[in-house]
Amino acid sequence: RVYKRQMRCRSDIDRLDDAFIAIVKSLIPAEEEKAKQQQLLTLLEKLIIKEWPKARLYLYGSCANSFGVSKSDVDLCLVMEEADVNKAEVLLKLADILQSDNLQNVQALTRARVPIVKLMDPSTGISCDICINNVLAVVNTRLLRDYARIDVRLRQLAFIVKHWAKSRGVNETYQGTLSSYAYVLMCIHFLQQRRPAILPCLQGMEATYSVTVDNIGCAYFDQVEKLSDFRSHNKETVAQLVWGFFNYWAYCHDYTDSVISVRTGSIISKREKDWTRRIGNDRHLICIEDPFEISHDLGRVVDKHSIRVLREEFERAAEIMQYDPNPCVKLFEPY
Ligand code: 3AT
Ligand code: MG
Repeated sequence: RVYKRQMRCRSDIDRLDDAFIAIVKSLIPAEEEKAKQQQLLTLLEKLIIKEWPKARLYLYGSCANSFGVSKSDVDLCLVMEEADVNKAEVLLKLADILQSDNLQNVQALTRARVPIVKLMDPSTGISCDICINNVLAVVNTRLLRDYARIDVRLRQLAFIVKHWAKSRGVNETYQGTLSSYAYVLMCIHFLQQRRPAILPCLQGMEATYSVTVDNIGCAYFDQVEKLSDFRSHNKETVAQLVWGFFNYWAYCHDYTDSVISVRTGSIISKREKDWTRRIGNDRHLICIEDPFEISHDLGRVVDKHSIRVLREEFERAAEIMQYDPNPCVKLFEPY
């Protein structure tokens, strides 16, 4: 294996940049779509407040973290006053309310790992999942959004990586590959360890935002508009970063010993986390520490078979970025 290789020739990679930026632009949702999501949120809030006057509804996931492509489902979190409500009961009641208001395909999935109600709004065509009291997801959404505000290249890189993962069939947690959330954390980590760094470590800085959720302290520096200095040092283009990202996961990451940690802005060892062996179904074959729930490895869904698939896909992408005459087509070819 070639561990340190040269990027393909400079003029070649610069030419690619416009093509990547065009792909990103084509994926960004139109303002009109954002307005429709807002309209649905307002409708649902109205219905919910009638039944639970003190409850609040939050957008989370890709519609709120700025990494959402157009036509994404809307993720909503209903936050009830008491922390330990009977979620199944609330979801069934909620499903009832939504059904009688003509929302379609309403379904309460009370036994899922994250219990939700699913629905479709016939007037906008938008599908939506509502979960209960999943406040950590609302807070990690906010962290991702704040990272995206620091440097546009994070959003651009993450759009390309998510688009690649969906095209190649490696964005399916139920098949042992990674969630979109995990891919965005991989992008943030990659930009944190770039030299010069493209992103700082917000949790390593003086906290200006701090909440406690489920006994977990979530604190970080959120006044990112004050970080404008950060932008100037690294001038790499999106195409160079896409090349670097796949090269990193194909040939540079140490899968045996390393955990990527956005929380510390660096790599930590599996030993330190006690993630060196299989416990139950958690195999820790690729380790991605959740920034707040630090005992949580987002790579735990990956098994012996899917780690092979993933690594082969990283290598395929790295090879394409290195040698292919038309990487922007080849990279996203359906599997
Ligand atoms: P898509 O555009 O829908 O693919 P997304 O950003 O909505 O991407 P996911 O569907 O993977 O991402 O997850 C929705 C949100 O739920 C994102 C994150 O705030 C939260 N989340 C997802 N998986 C986890 C996890 N394993 N631990 C904690 N939070 C998670
Ligand atoms: Mg989503």
